[in-house]
Amino acid sequence: MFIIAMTLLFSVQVSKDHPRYKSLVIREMMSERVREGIVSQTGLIAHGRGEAFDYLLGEVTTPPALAAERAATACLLEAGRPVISVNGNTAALSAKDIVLLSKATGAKIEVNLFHRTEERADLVCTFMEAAGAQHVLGRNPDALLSGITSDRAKCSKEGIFSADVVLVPLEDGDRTEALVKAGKKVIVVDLNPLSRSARAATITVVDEVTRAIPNMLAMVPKLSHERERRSILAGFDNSQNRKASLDLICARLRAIGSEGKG
Ligand code: PTJ
Repeated sequence: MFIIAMTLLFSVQVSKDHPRYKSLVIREMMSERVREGIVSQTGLIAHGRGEAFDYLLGEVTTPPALAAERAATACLLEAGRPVISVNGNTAALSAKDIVLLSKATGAKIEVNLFHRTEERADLVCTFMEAAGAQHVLGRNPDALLSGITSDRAKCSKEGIFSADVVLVPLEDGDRTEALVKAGKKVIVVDLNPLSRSARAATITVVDEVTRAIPNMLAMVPKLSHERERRSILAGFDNSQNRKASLDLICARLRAIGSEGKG
């Protein structure tokens, strides 16, 4: 029975003792979300790029990532009108954790898609609601963010348009730049420390989204004092932190490159 269920769920069997079991299961899940229309086809390519960078980072939350997550959590808690922006990949990978983080920080959830159709926007909103989200924005955008030509400009007046802090997990850079230009603080979760989003963001979390969001959630109760939050934010240097992630990747590449030499 179990085997039949797994065969229906996944197009291939994934053996638990496979060294890349977790990655294979997530790939199968992402393919399934593509079939359902939650993830776009190019979302799979974005996921593969993320996997490559995660490999270079050792598939762990690094110390700089943890420091960025702390600053990001403090920033969300300090915000007056925080919003978490959700695309297809983020919904597929982290819907439940995003809902928990939204509840813990008072951030609204807004679905914002690059490959936007009304049907897909509704599908992703419904997916977030099934994960426990209430009052998901994004079905009826009534404002435009200037500086971007794609459908990602479409947003809600009561959400992204009027937000002071926007958390943007894994997407390309033009919207991050536009959001920063619009005067918002932008927290980006992106495994590629060289991406345009990573470089344009106010706070760049170089970590895998399924690790980053639970880490941030666990930090919320520890950041209940305003003074503590403000001192974390005052002491956080984003370009130095991003450079620390890059240095880690370079050091790991050198270490891997010298394995087996001599
Ligand atoms: O759902 P839609 O229509 O809005 O489309 C969303 C995608 C993801 C297709 C779109 O935003 C896109 O094309 O993104 P990019 O330009 O490929 O950028 C995605 C970035 O996220 C890359 O720098 C990846 O390294 C990074 N990334 C991918 N998967 C993860 C990730 N970062 C953190 N965690 C991940 N799981």
